[in-house]
Amino acid sequence: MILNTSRIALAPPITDQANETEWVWDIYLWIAIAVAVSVALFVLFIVVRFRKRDDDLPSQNQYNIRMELLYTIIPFLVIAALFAITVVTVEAIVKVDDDPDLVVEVIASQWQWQFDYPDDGVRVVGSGEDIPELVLPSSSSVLFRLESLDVVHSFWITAFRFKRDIIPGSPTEFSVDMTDTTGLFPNAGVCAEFCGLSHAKMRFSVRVLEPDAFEAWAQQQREAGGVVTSGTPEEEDV
Ligand SMILES: [Cu+2]
Repeated sequence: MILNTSRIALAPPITDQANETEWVWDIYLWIAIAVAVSVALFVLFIVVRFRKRDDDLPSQNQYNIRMELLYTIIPFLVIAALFAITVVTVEAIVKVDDDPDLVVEVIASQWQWQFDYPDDGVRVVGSGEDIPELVLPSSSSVLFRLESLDVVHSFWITAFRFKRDIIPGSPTEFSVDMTDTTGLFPNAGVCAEFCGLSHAKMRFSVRVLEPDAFEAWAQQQREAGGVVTSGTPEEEDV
């Protein structure tokens, strides 16, 4: 990543897919910089080289085939390359893993998130004061199944560099491969689709644990009744 994303309040990428997205972002940024610099230098060169020196008219050429071919073919090649990179990466990112290590069912409603872990018998839901905490194992593949109970919401985890709209009546799913990064990412999850008055409160934190610690957490929650309502206090700023 060229820009230090932590400086613009973005959680670091925590999935392979997020790293791929950042890779594409970097390529676009570098090509944009290269185009901007070469256009600026070229304009500067023209301005200096062909500045008015006397009262004679400059040579009057109607066209320059070689030049015109060049400034048609080069942008076409750049755009074709960007298009190919984008298509290949998007295909890889939206590919659903049929045999994930963990399934998380996400239920969005006005104005709360609920995360069900069907294989572990655990449910996480936010309370009035605390936003929910989505707990995930590092170095694992996770399949998210998303559903909305009322209006259109959008599930966005900044550390995934990915968001997915959740349209009522149209359940959707996506997969991620978690990297080995662990830690608590406060407010890393938000609803990215205006969904009513308290839309801004539809946030959640993401906590990534080592796989063993995740298993221990899931077992502990299951033994305690299986419903987790406490999470990250809204004010907590880590
Ligand atoms: Cu929402």
